[in-house]
Amino acid sequence: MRNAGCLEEELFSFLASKKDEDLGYLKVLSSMCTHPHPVAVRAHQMFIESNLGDPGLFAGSASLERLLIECVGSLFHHPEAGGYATAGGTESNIQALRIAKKMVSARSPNIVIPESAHFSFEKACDILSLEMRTVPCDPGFCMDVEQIEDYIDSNTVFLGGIAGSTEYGTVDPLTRLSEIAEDRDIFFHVDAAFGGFVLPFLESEIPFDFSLPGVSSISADPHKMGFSTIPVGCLLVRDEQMLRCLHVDTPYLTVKQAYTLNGTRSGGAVAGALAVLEYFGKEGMRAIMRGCMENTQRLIDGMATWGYPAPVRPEVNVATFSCPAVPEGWRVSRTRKGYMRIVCMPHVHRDVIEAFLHDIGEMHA
Ligand code: 0PR
Repeated sequence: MRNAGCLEEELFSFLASKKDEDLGYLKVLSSMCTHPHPVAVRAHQMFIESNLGDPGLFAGSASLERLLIECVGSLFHHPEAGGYATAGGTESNIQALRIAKKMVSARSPNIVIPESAHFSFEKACDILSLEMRTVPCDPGFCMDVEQIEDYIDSNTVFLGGIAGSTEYGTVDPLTRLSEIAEDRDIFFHVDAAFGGFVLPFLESEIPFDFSLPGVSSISADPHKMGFSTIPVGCLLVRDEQMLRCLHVDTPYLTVKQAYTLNGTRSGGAVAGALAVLEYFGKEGMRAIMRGCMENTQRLIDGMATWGYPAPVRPEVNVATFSCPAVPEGWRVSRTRKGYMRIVCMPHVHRDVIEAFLHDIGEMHA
């Protein structure tokens, strides 16, 4: 740290030079985040100093958090769902696992998730000393339920399914998993970190939420397809009581107990997340998702024309291709199996898709 401070202008010119080094989503086809909507930015700025870690000091922000959970709960067919705003999918998954672990006493607890699950589960299992059992996927990159009985036993405390997988945009056979969870009385979590703000707005109705009776909890991230500022995720639980098993005493706060994992939490990001949902309404969100899905389809068709087929038809706006090379200047990512992976986020407009397809075509020239 410098001894004497510096001029504000000097400082901001330094920051601007660093900002220029960021890619800023231009030609970025690999991210699950996007430009926050101006409405989210405005709402975030309004609540910039708000700390939900001490909610009694920020009663208005705390009520916005409750409204956010109520809004997402009703979107997920359960307006009475409990929940809170996390820092994103990783925290939501960790917390769901903590609840599941505390709800049953197992000598050596294990969890059963698809091999396609996000790496946050690996972190969570390490922290919580849980044995992670991954069920192989079928050729459609979804959990192969036929094999699940080989993985579940009396020490299984958690079953996880994905609604919008990180790598392939697929949805696990959640109706079947919900039945299995009910039959075996196992906590069932749906990781809809990405798909949670896509699937409810699509024409094809894919059940993924509390409409499935076996679903215990769901994670869904406004900072992915909800246009909010970073960081904000939502963890929803079927019964608010489930969160209480995470309570710790917080004697010197304005609330005497807390179940969140993080202490200090951004009220700004929560205000932003709710503001976007209110601003667009279901109709606005449907229109946006329709556009993202049309762009995804256009990309899949265009890539097929150039001889790069998609290994699977995604349910959400994540497309993958057998395509080893990448045209210069574009950021794509690779799945663990080596497929090119492109997330058709809202910043990936139709002209971006056309420009990418053009550059793919040029590689043949
Ligand atoms: N669950 C699923 C299904 C996810 O896709 C992700 C993140 C998580 C949980 C964890 O969420 P948080 O990152 O909010 O904790 N999926 C992307 C990934 O890690 C996130 C991402 C976002 C990656 C932007 C890159 C990027 O530029 O692959």
